[in-house]
Amino acid sequence: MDTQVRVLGVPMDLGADRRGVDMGPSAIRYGGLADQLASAGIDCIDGGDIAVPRPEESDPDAGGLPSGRAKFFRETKEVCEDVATAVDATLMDGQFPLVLGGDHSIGIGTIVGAARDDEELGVIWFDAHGDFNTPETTPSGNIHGMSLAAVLGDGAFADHDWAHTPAVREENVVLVGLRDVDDGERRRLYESDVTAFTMSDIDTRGAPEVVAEALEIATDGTDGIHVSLDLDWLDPTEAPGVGTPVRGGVSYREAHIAMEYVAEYHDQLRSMEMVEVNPILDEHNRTAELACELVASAFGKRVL
Ligand code: B3U
Ligand code: MN
Ligand code: MN
Repeated sequence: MDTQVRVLGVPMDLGADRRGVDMGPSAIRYGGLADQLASAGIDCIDGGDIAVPRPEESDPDAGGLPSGRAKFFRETKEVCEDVATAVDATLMDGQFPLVLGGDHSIGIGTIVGAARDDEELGVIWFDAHGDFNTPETTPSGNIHGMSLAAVLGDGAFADHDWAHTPAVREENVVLVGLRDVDDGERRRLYESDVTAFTMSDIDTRGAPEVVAEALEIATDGTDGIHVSLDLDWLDPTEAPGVGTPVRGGVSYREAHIAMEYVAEYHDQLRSMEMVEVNPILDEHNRTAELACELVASAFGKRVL
């Protein structure tokens, strides 16, 4: 890829219960992101961090939604609007936006920004979770468990133009690696045209085949794709430093081959984000370092 990468940090933890993912952008930079990108032959510049209010500054239930619960809705909306503006500006400058979280609620901002010019955008969401709750179905009120539903304009989010991205069609959205899905999410996933590959699919078909199909679905008729990688997609033995670890995730090797397949689609890749790294729960920053390695694989780093 010839394009220069612009790194955008979003130290966001308003969308999750466990505090610490706000330090994710710093840990990923410290984990060697620029060097890993350089080893893939990619030039990068750092666009700094987007300002995020501290949870202590505000009331999580100050409101703003017609129904259901979404903690820090107003603040999350403001941050995501800033993320969208920064991602859009990066693309306008001919650079590639690489967004570092932060919790997964920032995916709303990244996708809104990447889809802002109304070109069709496919999305691959690598995650243990569906992030497909709405303010009506959420068990936690945490927006990081609702971000994919939000960009599809579901539930109470439908009334909020900021989240809904008509340029993203359910038919081009793929979840990969699911193993922790709430009842409400399961129902809604069945009703939607989103494709969901569980860990059982990866067990039976293998990561390469599943990811190849995910890429075909996301690129089918679209102008580009966004890759959103929640580090809890990996097994906690490989990625212990995440907000909500779930046993039975993909291995180190499976994660790398998946990103190498993503690299094959570099002409279509428009934006990428790495989220949910929690340095407080990490072991010697190895989850952040792994995030950097996976970015390098996604950008075409090869052994030979
Ligand atoms: N599905 C649960 C838990 C969760 C979602 N995403 C993460 N955790 N990281 C929820 O709160 O919506
Ligand atoms: Mn997630
Ligand atoms: Mn997750």
